Amino acid sequence: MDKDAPKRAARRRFLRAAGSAAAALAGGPALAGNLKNLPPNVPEWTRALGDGVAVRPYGKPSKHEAHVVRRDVQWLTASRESSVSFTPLHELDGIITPNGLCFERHHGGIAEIDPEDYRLIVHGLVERELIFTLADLKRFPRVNRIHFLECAANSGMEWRGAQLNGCQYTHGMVHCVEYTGVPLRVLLAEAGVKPNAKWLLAEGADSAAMSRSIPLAKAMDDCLVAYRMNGEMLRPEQGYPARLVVPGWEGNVWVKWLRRLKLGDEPWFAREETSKYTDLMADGKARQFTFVMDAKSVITSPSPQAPLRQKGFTVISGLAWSGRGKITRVDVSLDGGKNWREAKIDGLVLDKACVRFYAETEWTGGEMLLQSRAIDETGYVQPTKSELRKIRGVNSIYHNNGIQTWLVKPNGEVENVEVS
Ligand SMILES: Nc1nc2c(c(=O)[nH]1)N[C@H]1C(S)=C(S)[C@@H](COP(=O)(O)O)O[C@H]1N2
Ligand SMILES: [Mo]
Repeated sequence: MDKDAPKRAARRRFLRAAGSAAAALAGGPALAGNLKNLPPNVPEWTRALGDGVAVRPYGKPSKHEAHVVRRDVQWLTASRESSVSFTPLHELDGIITPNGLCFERHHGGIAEIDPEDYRLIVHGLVERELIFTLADLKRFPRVNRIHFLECAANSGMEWRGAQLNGCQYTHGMVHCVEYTGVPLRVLLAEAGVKPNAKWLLAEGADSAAMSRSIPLAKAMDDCLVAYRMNGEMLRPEQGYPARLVVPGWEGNVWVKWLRRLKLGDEPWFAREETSKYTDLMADGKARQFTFVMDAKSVITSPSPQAPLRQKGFTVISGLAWSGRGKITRVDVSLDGGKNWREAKIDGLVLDKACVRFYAETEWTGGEMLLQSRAIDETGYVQPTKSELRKIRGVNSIYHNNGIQTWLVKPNGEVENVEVS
């Protein structure tokens, strides 16, 4: 075969495909790339032996996926120890966040805990004060639960208008993983909760000693003390070796590096439930203990970091979640909320977990104003940003679950905008 053969072959294939539905999908990519590696040639990677097993004792993604990483916004916080990195939602699919890509939020850096020295104390209004080792925790009956965790500050920068150009930054303070751990009620039963106990204080072992008060009813309902995520032990940044899982509630109460559970008859009014994690309303009053994360959704692709590259058949994809239960429906609009169509949810639909939705369209190269809205099993419908502002004003930081709009331009670029 002469050296131009592959090029000509590729061109012939492209011409044959042109006009058919496959043209837009196959035409572009078939012509791109290093021609000597394209069929019908035998590519480089077939001509030599590959690496053997265990060359990578702990596997990593392909080097070609090196751009799929957490990112931070430099100006957002003054120091890295009290800061946040964002999940690259635009690069992911399905509902499970890979452990290494889960956003991180900490207030005093990552505590490095030797599991041999790890202890969890349960005290206060209990029959018996108890101290558990990690080995003790692992001996209790355990459960597996898939839940989303969303920081109350997710989308917090967007209250006054469209700000950050990318769903990683506007919505990336959310992740969804499978936790393995002990139901909190099992540990509390071991200690014996006194009848007058109404609240639980959870405290972390990090330098911030993050502390939050949690109503006992929630603690007895569906909370876990988790030590695994997606099968393996928690990552240090996610609270190794144990953290609290508080399904559907704001991320701040999911105390990492959990060291202390104290039972009491009233809340403790810790820093993170007084000066922070309260919602300043338009009239200057602040709401407190707004634990539940209301239904929310976002189109992850296309989005500003994932522009449209080709006209024709296009899959619009996104995530939806609700702290009040299961997502029952997701609608997608291509025209800024004038018309809605029901999206397809594919994969697991679980209580207080992310769902993955898809909406398919023929993109002709016209402008689109993409929106998604989530509806949960309580009948709650994700509000528009203006509906939300009518109640909340613009002084808030936390709990912004308003509908996101992406403007898709004729050249396929996508921008964070607002429609009135
Ligand atoms: N001990 C401790 N727990 C903590 C925090 C912290 O700073 N210290 N940050 C909280 C906040 S604000 C959030 S949003 C979640 C983030 O969890 P992640 O880092 O696993 O994403 O952890 C919570 N638990
Ligand atoms: Mo948070």
